[in-house]
Amino acid sequence: MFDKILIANRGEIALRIHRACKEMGISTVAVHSEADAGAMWVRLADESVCIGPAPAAKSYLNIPSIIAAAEITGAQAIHPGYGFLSENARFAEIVGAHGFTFIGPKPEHIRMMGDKIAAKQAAIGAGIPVVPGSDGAVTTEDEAFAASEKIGFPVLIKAAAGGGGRGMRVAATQEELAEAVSAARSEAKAAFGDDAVYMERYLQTPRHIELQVIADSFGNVCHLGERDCSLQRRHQKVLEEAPSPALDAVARAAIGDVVVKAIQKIGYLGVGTIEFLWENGEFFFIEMNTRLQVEHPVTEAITGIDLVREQIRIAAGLPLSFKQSEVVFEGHAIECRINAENPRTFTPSPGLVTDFHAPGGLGVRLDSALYAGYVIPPYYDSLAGKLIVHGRDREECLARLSRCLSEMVVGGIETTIPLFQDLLHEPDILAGRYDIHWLEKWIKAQAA
Ligand code: MV4
Repeated sequence: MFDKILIANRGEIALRIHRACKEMGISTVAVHSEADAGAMWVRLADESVCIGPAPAAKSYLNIPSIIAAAEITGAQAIHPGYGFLSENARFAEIVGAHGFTFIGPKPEHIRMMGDKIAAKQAAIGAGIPVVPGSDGAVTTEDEAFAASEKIGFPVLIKAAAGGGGRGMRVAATQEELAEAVSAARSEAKAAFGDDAVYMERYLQTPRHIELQVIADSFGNVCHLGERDCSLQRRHQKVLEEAPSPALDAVARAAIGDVVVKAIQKIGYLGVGTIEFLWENGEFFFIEMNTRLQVEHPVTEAITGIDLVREQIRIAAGLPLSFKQSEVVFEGHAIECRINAENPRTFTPSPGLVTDFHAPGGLGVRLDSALYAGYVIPPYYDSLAGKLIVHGRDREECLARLSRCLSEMVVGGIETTIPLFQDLLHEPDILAGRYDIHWLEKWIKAQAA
């Protein structure tokens, strides 16, 4: 096992990784930008290194600085967290080439899943059901037309280098197709420097359901159930829950079986998330994420498995500490992303946190690096904390969530806490009746 790990991230996830390390007897190296010198995860870490100025491009994305920090401190492994360098295959290779262990999947799998066309082809090859679509990239008008004949309208044009919703275009009819393809291509070129696009049948009212998988270097693969992440705004998840209100045990076991076999087949290593759209009782693969996700605590809550601890064990060449037959899904969990934003306009609200009080009690977890006196810098995303509540069933979980939201105090800045309080009065939310468009429609209706 490693005795020192460098955490190449910031905020709540840096703290989350630090906590797993300490419980495993591993010392930690925090890296931070000039804007984050006084942050909680830096103070708690055994050592810290300033890796550059506030803008992420000069610090949290600065590969030479991060490698130098690992060399100077004698860390043996680097945990990338989520975002920043976590899905950068080149970074994973550089970490390895310098004699450090990258705590994450193999570079080849990061690269494969980063190319959405290659990812989809790998999924097909491994037996995962996908959205019906073009056979790979679409370049010409004729190819787009031929694909649409097979797919039917509406179609969605997606960037191969995209993901997370950037560079997508819907064509409702044949007449709109050529223009939509060329617009998607130029958008993709501008955003990613790559104009490759592909086509899919546009699913109009799906849910976003993702499966957590985990694989060690001995060929053991487990699935840890799903998370329903349908409540999103502008491709940013707002609330996630497990199990999905839409799935039953039979559907869960069936898709679990399929993904475990697929992950075995591609020889994947580490934690991963397979994203599906779920419509009319069917799963359709869209993408795979090769990182620890923001919403991983929802899975931890219902399984009792520490995913970061497992990641570190896998990277150190140890086996998973459980078998599929020992994975038991217990109760219901919901995560609310508490953002430093106006709860109605979603305008970022960085600045001094004057008061901070964390909710507590049975089944309550708050992952946050905030404290009273902390100044949220304006340079990074607005996630200020994640409130994760667990109950014996969904009803208990919702009641506990409501109680926690009224207990929680974050003074001095605006947060999305009132948004969640409002959502908990909505019959559709209470009934688990929502798709990927529900939240945006609700926000629009509230504003009117
Ligand atoms: C889709 C889709 C409908 N049909 N693909 C958006 C983000 C990217 N990961 C995939 N996305 C979508 N792909 C087909 N064939 C609708 C979306 C989509 C979406 C998906 C998940 C959660 C929220 C969403 C909001 C808008 C569109």
